[in-house]
Order: sequence, then C-alpha cells, then structure tokens
Amino acid sequence: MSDLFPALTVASDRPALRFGERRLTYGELAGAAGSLAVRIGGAARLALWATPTLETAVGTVAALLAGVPVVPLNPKTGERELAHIVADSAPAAVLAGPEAVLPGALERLQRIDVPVTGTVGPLPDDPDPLTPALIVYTSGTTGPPKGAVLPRRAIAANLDALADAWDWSADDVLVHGLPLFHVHGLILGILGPLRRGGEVRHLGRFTVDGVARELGDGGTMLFGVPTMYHRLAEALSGVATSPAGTGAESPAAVAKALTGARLLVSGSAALPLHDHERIEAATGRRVVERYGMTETLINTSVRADGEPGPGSVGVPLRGVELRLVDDEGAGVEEQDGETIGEIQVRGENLFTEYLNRPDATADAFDGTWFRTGDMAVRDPDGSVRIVGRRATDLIKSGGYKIGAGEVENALLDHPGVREVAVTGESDADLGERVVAWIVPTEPHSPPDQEELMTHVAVQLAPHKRPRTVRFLAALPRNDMGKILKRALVTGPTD
Ligand code: MCA
Ligand code: AMP
Repeated sequence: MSDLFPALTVASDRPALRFGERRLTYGELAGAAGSLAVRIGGAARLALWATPTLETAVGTVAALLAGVPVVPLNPKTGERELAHIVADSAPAAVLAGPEAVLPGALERLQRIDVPVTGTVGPLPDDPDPLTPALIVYTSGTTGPPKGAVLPRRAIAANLDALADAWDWSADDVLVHGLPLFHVHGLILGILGPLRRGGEVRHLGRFTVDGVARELGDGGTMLFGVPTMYHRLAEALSGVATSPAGTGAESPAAVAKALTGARLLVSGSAALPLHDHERIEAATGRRVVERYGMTETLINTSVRADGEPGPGSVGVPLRGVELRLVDDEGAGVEEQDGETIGEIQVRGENLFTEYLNRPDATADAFDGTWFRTGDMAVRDPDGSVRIVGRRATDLIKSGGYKIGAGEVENALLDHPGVREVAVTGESDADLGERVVAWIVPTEPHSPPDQEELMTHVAVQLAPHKRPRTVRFLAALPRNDMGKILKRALVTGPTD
C-alpha cells in the first residue's frame, strides 16, 4: 500500500515524472522506487544528494515508501555547512544518482545508488502518520541551520489542502525549475503532483525559455519563487533575461505560454506588485500567491477561484488555524487591513521538532501555536497580507532564507576580516541581496571582494554569498557595544 501515493498502487502507464528527455510512468516509478524501498527498509535515516534529477525524485519516493526519514542535501552546500548537517543528522547512508560525484564529507558514508528501473513488487506497509518523512535544514538568525522534522501526516494533509485550494487534480501537468532540497521544490513540486496522480516536468534549472516551452506544450501549472516571476516579467517586457533565459523566446511566445496555463503560483517570498502587474498586463493572468515556511509547509493561499487583493497571500488552507498576536501577546481580532500582529499557526501541517534542538523547538512555540516571525494584517474578507518580518537578521534572497549570523561567522574565519556585520538590501531581481560590511584586519590592504564572496560560497553555499561588500573603518555600535545594523542600512555607504 501507499498512503502517500495512491497512484503508485495502480502502477499505470500515465506519465509521472519528466526531467528533460528522461521520464517515468507511474508503473515505472512504482518499480524503481518500490525495489529501492525494499533495499533501504529499516534504515534509521538517509541523506539524499538532491540534484535536480529523476534520481532525487525516485530516492525520495522510495524513502517515503519504506518509512525511512530522508535528509535532502543541496549539492552545492559548502564544506562547513555540509559537515554540520552530516554530523547533526547522522545518516546511515547517502542516496545518490550513479553519476553523482560526492564530496569528502560524504565519503565515509555508505553510498546507495538510486535506480530508475526496477520490478514492481508488493509495497511495504504504511508507517505511522507521525513517522518523520523529511528533515529539511533551514537557517535561523544565528548559528548553523536547524533540521526541521516533517512527519508524513504534514505532507499528506498539506498537499490535500492545496489540492482543495487550487482544484489540483491528476489532469494537471506541473512545470518548475526549483531546487529539490527545500519544501517548495521537493514537497510541493515533486511530491504534490505524485500524490494527485498527475505529471511533473522539471526543467533541470529555471530558464524563461524552458518555462515557455513546457507551458506551451501541455503544462497547466507553474510554481516559482518571485525572482523567477520577475525574470518572466522582464522577458514579457522585452528585457534581456540572461542568465535566466537565452533570449530565444520572444515576449509574445512567453505571453502565449503563460496565458495558456491554468494556474501560476508564486511563493517563498513576496512577489512585488510591479511584477504582478506586468504579468497581468501581458497575459491577463494573475499570479496566485501562497505563504509557507519550512516548519509549517503552506499556511495560506489565494484560492484558484479567489479574487486576490494586491499583496494578499490569501486565506488559511483547510485544516490550518491561523491567528495574529500583537507585541503584548494579545490576539489581534481586527480584520481592518491595518492592525499588525505576528502570524501564529497550528494544525496537522506543522513539523514536530528541530532535530537535536529541544531548546529551539520550545522557543518556536507559544503553547501549541507555532510562531512564524512573520508580521501581517488581515483584510475584511479574512485574507492575510504580510507586511514584514520580526527578525532583521533573516534575509530572503531568491526565495532562499539566509541567516545573517551564519554568513558573519563564515566571514570572521577569513584572515582579512576583523569585524563584520551582514544585512539584507532590497534587490529588484532577488528581492533582497546579502550585503557584508567589513572592518578589514589591514585597513590599507583590505581583502579582495570576490575572494570574500567565494569564501562564503565555498564554506556555506553559493546562494549565501554576499553580492555586495562594503569596507568600513569601524562598525557603528551603541553604548553597550552592540552593532547598530539599522545605522548601516540607513547611513552613508562609505
Ligand atoms: C556564483 N556561483 C558560484 C559563485 N558565484 N559558485 C561558487 N562560488 C562563487 N563565488 C554559481 C552558483 O553556484 C550557480 O551555479 C551560478 O553561479 C548562479 O548562482 P546564483 O547567482 O546564486 O543564481 P541565481 O541565478 O541568482 O539564482 C536565482 C534563482 C535561485 C534561480 C531564483 O535563487 C533559486 O533557485 N531560488 C529558489 C529558492 C527556493 O527554492 N526556496 C524555497 C525555500 P549554477 O549555474 O551551476 O547553478 S522556502 C520554502 O520552501 C517555503 C516552504 C516556501 O514558502 O516556499
Ligand atoms: P523558509 O524558512 O525558507 O521556508 O522561508 C519561509 C519564509 O518565507 C516565511 O517565514 C516568509 O517570511 C517567507 N515567505 C514564504 N512565502 C511568502 C509569500 N508568499 N509572501 C511573503 N513571504 C513569504
């Protein structure tokens, strides 16, 4: 049986997965993932080398069938961060495509090659719904990333609630080019279509041309982060989209492809109004926004038949309880579009804990309510508008969450850096970009800026690297010696 993927029990010739020219039907997926599930059954926990390939999808499905918790790894993770994740999650082995070249930190682990063929056999019995399914690492304001433990129940409940909100069915063909080591790309983007019995076409990597091609050839839904919709909006406006697109597709071809889609969904960060408007003007389609978090999966969404107001992330999904709480801890009852409170949520969609971090888990909850740290208002129709974030030390760049503290710690390891403060600055393409303010060890010969960017890319991950480096003689501090980041962001830049 498969409680999460009923379509695997039928094992039909219907298309399930497509990565470029490589594809699997439900029957083929049941064979490949089912045979791997039998091999890995009983393992305590496995890491997964989550390249944007068929193998990542098969490996994840196999682990879920076997009831083995899986830790998806960003293949571009740098040495320091990978060492932390491996030590913290202690996987028994690593699942990887046969072609993958694994870094040193994974060499001492047993390697299990993920097959894309296999014989359909009886599927293992379904594990308990509270069994951990995925452990997804996510950044906090300070320290290294924490592993959010997501139970099977959260995945099933949340994907079904999204199906309800979006009329998502087996007839849908989802197109996306999201990375497969986060909730957005892996749970929504791969497990979502498979739970419905529909098809997913992954682009390998996001390009405007790839989106236009696949939506023009039967795709019905598109998932993306705001940076991707920004690049589509640029292409619709005739602006060169390199490196996201080759420019082969004309604005008219992109417009035609988007117009033909049933649903365009954006999430992971706020989609700016300007990009909403440009896409709507060129295609007549409104992008639907949904709001989620690694720890909670998706909390709210504009419904497929809804009338979204500007900046709205829609209404709570079925089964998600949501409240706003003000700074004094009192509930915000007003739905006046003005009174701000922190979003707190509860429901079957929630994670169960941060792995090995009972302290952080306890801090994240207000009783049974999970504190998101996102600040919002509610409109008279009950829909939610996010207006900011409680922590200034969290940066959202390209839809990735980046903690200022982890980047600061990596930069402090560089011999040319005496002091550092990391902030987020607004960026038309990325939403926010990481900015490093550096007091160099040698004021007259500061380190090379590119070298500092690469230092972070190699230690943590390329998306965490500062895109701007600014040198200062001293960091602004208050009487207690605390760095005044607000003075950096608002003050003179040199
Ligand atoms: C550049 N590169 C480097 C360096 N500089 N590598 C090493 N050292 C350097 N100094 C490489 C990169 O690895 C990459 O390689 C290439 O250059 C381009 O990198 P970058 O400039 O960072 O990429 P980009 O074009 O700016 O990426 C934009 C993007 C990306 C495609 C939109 O940000 C993205 O995929 N975002 C998705 C984030 C996401 O899925 N978030 C979900 C989490 P190469 O060319 O080989 O790639 S949030 C979530 O899950 C919740 C539930 C939610 O609500 O959704
Ligand atoms: P992550 O921890 O990487 O899963 O990112 C979750 C965070 O992304 C949330 O706490 C929000 O701050 C942000 N986020 C996700 N979706 C949206 C959205 N549609 N609008 C604004 N912010 C969003």
